[in-house]
Amino acid sequence: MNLTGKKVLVAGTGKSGIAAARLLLASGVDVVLFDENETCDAQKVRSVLGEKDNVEVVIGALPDCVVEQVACMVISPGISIEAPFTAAFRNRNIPIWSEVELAYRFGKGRLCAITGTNGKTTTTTLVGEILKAYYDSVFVVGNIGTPYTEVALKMQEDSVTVAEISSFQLESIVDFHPQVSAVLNVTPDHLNRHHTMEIYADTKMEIATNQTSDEVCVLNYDDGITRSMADKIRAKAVFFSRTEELENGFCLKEQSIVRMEHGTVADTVCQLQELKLLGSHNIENVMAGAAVAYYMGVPMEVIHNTVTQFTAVEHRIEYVDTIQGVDYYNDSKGTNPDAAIKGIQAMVKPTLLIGGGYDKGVAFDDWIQSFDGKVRKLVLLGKTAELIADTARKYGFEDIIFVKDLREAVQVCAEQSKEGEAVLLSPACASWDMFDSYEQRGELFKEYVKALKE
Ligand code: UMA
Repeated sequence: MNLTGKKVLVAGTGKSGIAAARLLLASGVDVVLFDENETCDAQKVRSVLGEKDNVEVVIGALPDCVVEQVACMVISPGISIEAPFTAAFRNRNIPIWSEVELAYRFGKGRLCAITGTNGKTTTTTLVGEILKAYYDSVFVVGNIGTPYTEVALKMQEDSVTVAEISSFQLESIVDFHPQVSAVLNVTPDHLNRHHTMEIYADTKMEIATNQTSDEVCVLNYDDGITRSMADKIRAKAVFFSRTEELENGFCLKEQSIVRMEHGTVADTVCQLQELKLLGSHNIENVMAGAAVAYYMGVPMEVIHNTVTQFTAVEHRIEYVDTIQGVDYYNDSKGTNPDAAIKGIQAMVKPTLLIGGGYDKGVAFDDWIQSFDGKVRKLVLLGKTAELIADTARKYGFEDIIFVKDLREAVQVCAEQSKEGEAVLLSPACASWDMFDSYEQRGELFKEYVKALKE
């Protein structure tokens, strides 16, 4: 559909809506930017878009007359396709495109796209790094934070894009067509929006819906839902597995990640001990990332060099430094007990754990029970410090130090740790009692750790 000279409704004035509107305006398309949230400031939105004549901003209820004027609707991921205002568009057969669909139609070059419940951001970041090590023009877009529409007009025929794609974004795709796709895993999430696991899994599978039989979809063999997708898609399924040796695909063999072909090792991606990323979930992310990059044409040597240098997404079990034989890790993103349990599981050395923060009213029992003899000292700060200490004592863990702030926590850990140990900031709590965000908490932690060297 050629949109030039037509009018398009963009729903949502968040990152996606603003980027989509900018793309359309730059392409000679008139825009109605709409947000249901009455508290949105129309003037602010207009000024963000540069006060153009061919843009109208509608806040609150959408008048019927607007529906009659537009050729299509571009919907932000945070808005469900079941939102009541969308019915008028469906009734008139006006196409509803997700923001990534719009971007895909304007973008150029080759595309790989990654979805899944967990691990999307790490895998997308890793694939982006591998692609950048081999190709000149690489874009990393989507749910990861940079809307695809923000950069689509900058792409050239030789560009290569890796997109992190959420189930929300897949709800209304039409022609969206990656050459290589990946579904990392499907576990219960966002069921308030998708209603059932079946619908949620089917929405994830949409990532491969336009792929042809000579294209590749990378799937997790260890996850029953993604494994069964192999029989439902047209693309060639390439499996990865952390638990089984595969005839074909990416798996473990003798402590190495390998690519198998007809039961023999065709390539070695890396040895496990070469990885700086920690945790079994990250072995899966590396396998999937290596598979995507391999089918995007990157030589295995380049993949090897990048995966062995890759040090995790910022604030997620992120390796910071080794000082006097002690490894420091920043897992400030461990903002709830479940996330923080993954941080502890990833540790292989005796660990001094920094925890505590804003009180969300959750229990810490599971987190304390996951210590499993690995945590040698618990260094506590913030609002939840006393509650965590009480819970720890209930399970017989007594080695607790209270500190007034994060700087003191790092100093205490430096004094109390021994060569061969690790220090992990993984608070199991949000940061808002002492910091603006988990990012700020993680940045300060890294700053204090680096200062130990001075
Ligand atoms: N709005 C309505 N009606 C509704 C719901 C929302 O009008 O029924 C309006 C809101 O008033 C608001 C706007 O829509 O002004 C917000 O749009 P949005 O929620 O789509 O937010 P964006 O800023 O565009 O961010 C989106 C993604 N957000 C969601 O999917 C909820 C970001 O993913 C993504 O990084 C960004 O696009 C760029 O592609 C965030 C996320 O939480 C990180 N994703 C979920 C996840 O990872 O689990 C899926």
